Amino acid sequence: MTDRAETAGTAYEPLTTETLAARLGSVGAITDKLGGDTDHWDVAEVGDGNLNLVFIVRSDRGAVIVKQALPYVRLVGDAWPLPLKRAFFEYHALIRQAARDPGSVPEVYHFDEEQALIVMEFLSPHVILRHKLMAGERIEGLARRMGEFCARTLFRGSDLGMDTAERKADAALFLGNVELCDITENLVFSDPYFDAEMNHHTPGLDPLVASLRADSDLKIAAQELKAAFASNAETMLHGDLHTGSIMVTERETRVIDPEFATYGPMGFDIGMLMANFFMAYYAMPGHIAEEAARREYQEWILGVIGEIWEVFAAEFSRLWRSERRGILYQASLFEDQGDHLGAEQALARRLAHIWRDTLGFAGIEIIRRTLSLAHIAENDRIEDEALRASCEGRGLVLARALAVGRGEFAGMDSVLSLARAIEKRDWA
Ligand code: SR1
Ligand code: MG
Repeated sequence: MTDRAETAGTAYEPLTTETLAARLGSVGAITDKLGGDTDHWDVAEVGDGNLNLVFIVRSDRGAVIVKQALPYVRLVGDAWPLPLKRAFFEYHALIRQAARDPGSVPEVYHFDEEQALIVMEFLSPHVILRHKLMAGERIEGLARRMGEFCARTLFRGSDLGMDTAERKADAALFLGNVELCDITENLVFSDPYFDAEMNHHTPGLDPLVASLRADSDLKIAAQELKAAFASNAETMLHGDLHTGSIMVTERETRVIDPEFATYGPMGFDIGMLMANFFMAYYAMPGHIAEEAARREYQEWILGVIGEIWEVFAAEFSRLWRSERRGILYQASLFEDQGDHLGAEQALARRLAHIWRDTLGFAGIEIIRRTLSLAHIAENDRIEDEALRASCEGRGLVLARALAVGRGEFAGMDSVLSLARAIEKRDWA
């Protein structure tokens, strides 16, 4: 990997399929992968996310991904300017995630801060997880890898794993990701609860939306969770860990797109991830028509949710016992005094805290993906509006219960039982 800036020194300019080869043809980190015969590079723009340009560049020697930030939100257009420096945060997050959970993210080959571009490994034949979920396909090892990824990145980026100087430097760096935090603070935690300009929802949900907006307990829960997101700089988060930020094959799972990385509470990433599986679970009537097959696949999704938490807790516990060398819960206070029970009690309390936050953030994420600006393909692709409303309505009912009741769920079994019970009724 290199962050040599061979392309730097020229003012920022968005790449196009026509200009990319000429502009990047002298970058050693790219020609190492593709060769220098730029006349034979094949360039395609494939970005389908909300923010950036994404190119696949192929030659007969190989392929790379070139991701470049645009100075505005792609989903909305240049009426919503957005700083280019999000590429800087994505680059710094990617190299930390690669160190903390090797093999979990694409390898970075080149970073150019001025051009806001990252050249990275082309994952192939990986596809975005959402598409696999909509096709009803199972991914071997998905839950295990995501549970490990969350535990390793969240533990190792925190005061549990880092010394004070390194931890404070990283917190200061990532807390500079102001504009993307601002997006999350508004879109996720506030916009769904009033008539915000960019909100939209399926018309059949009107009565449910009105009741959620009048629900003081829910609005208070959303603001308490927003306070945790904004103020509890506990660890380096991916910051946008949904099923569109995961690429998979039948057997391999990789995490992409950490441009929303910031320091925040551990439960945020896990909660957002679980929420996206719950939404996929409820969206299945729009994707798998045959009932027995649908039920089986829905149970597989619930199994994934359960296993993510189980693996997360086990891996977090392993790291607690073997790598707790940061500034918190020092061994000198516990194990070194023979107080192993105290260390285990402290671990149980940390996990209980993360569990409660996780459920709360899961609820909040479901609500925002249904009522705010950026929805999910699993629901958007259901053309029958009444069916879409009933899928989304079930998600909203679960979401409210998780957010408001986040302190009352004893374990995953009770969460999954509630999800199943809600699935049996039409709430729209
Ligand atoms: C304006 S950006 C909307 C959403 O897209 C990203 O993927 C994040 O989830 C953000 O909230
Ligand atoms: Mg993204």
